[in-house]
Amino acid sequence: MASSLRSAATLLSRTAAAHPRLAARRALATSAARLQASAPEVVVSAPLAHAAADGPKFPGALHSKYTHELAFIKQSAVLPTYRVLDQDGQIVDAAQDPHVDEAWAVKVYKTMVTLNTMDMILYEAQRQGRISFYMTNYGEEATHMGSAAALELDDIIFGQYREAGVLMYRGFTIDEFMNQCYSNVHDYGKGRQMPVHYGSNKLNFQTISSPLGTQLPQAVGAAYALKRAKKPNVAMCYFGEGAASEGDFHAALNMATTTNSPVLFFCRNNGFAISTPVSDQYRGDGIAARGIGYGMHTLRVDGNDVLAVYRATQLARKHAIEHSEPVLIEAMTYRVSHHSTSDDSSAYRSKREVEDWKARDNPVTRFRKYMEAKGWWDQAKEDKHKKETRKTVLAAFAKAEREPKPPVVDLFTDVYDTVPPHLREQEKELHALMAKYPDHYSTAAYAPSK
Ligand SMILES: Cc1ncc(C[n+]2csc(CCOP(=O)(O)OP(=O)(O)O)c2C)c(N)n1
Ligand SMILES: [Mg+2]
Repeated sequence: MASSLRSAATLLSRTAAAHPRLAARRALATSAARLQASAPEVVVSAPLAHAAADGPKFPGALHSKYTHELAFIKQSAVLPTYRVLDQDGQIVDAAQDPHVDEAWAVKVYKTMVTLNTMDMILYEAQRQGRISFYMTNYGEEATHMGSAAALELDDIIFGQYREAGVLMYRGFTIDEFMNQCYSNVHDYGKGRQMPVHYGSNKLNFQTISSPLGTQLPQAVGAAYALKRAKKPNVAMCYFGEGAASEGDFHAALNMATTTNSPVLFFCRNNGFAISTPVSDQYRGDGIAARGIGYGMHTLRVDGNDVLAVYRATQLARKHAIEHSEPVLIEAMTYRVSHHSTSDDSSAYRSKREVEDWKARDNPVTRFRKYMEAKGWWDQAKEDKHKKETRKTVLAAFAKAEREPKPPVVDLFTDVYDTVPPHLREQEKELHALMAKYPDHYSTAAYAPSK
């Protein structure tokens, strides 16, 4: 009996030695026993070494200290909003001046104006029934340009849908925007998506998908892959404050911190999720407080100040890469536009409120004032750029409208490597239906199937 027990013990210790997890568990038990014997001046295991000296040392909250006060804590200090420019386009604190040069500023400003022009024309195109849907970006131009300017082309972008300016800044052409919105034969998505669901392999911009929040865990996965490949890049993940109510948001933030993934979570807090104002969306201190809750480096920035957004994103990117950690940026702004062409915001907010915002704090005007003070911009340049941009957008618009739609057969391809029998069957049925009712299913506007 004794010898069989001995041999079992030998076997166990051999197994433990061979099995690192068992060995680690044994080591932990030994150090716990040591801790009990000689507390409080014990040599503690690695994570405990960082624990609060006078704290209870529970592994679930290592830094907590004892208190004899029984009290709830609802909120710590409200996070401040970082800004560089005031409403008149003046640098508030010279130490915060990013010292951008004229070429940088002109590119940023011109892209803002081009975005406004494209929005105006495509919004009208939808009203005239020429495209099926559209979403404008008015009021959020600085969040797009400031963040895009701080990124590199090898950074992977995951957008929500209201970030057309980011794509434009990276070099997506007006033709490419138009082809997508017109779902024509040149659209990279082959006409299978609603307008504004852009994507670009070349520009490292993942294709937009409608279900809110899905891009957040995907971005963490991409960032984790970047880290494993030892690439000095980040995954940049844009989302609205409304999307932060999705479960995917929470899963993504926790996954990002625990895997130390270099992802930037960039929240555009524009005050609304369609008709739901932020006052009905949450009770905490915006979205930023949630980053802190997940133990993440977090900052809040004035999203209408392009220089502040630029500096904040630069800092976040640097931190994420150097420390291999996620960062959350909450950019505060205001959605001047209706949510989309399917929305009339006057049903849930006053027109006056919108007009007040436009007059009081327009990100484009604010940056223009800064540029004018530098002598980099004036009315003549403004008129010339607006005229040229309008011409370019209208020409691209007319061209895209004339192009054929993608071939009907494209409806059935690209999901599977080889089209499976049930889809072949559906394709046959569709062709039969189209042949039977040619007046209802005209393919005149479609490119022929190859
Ligand atoms: C999972 C899911 N639920 C609901 C919707 C419908 N929906 C589309 S946009 C939107 C509001 C999102 O608001 P926010 O994230 O703040 O972005 P914003 O439109 O303000 O830029 C909603 C509810 C959706 N697309 N997906
Ligand atoms: Mg919103």
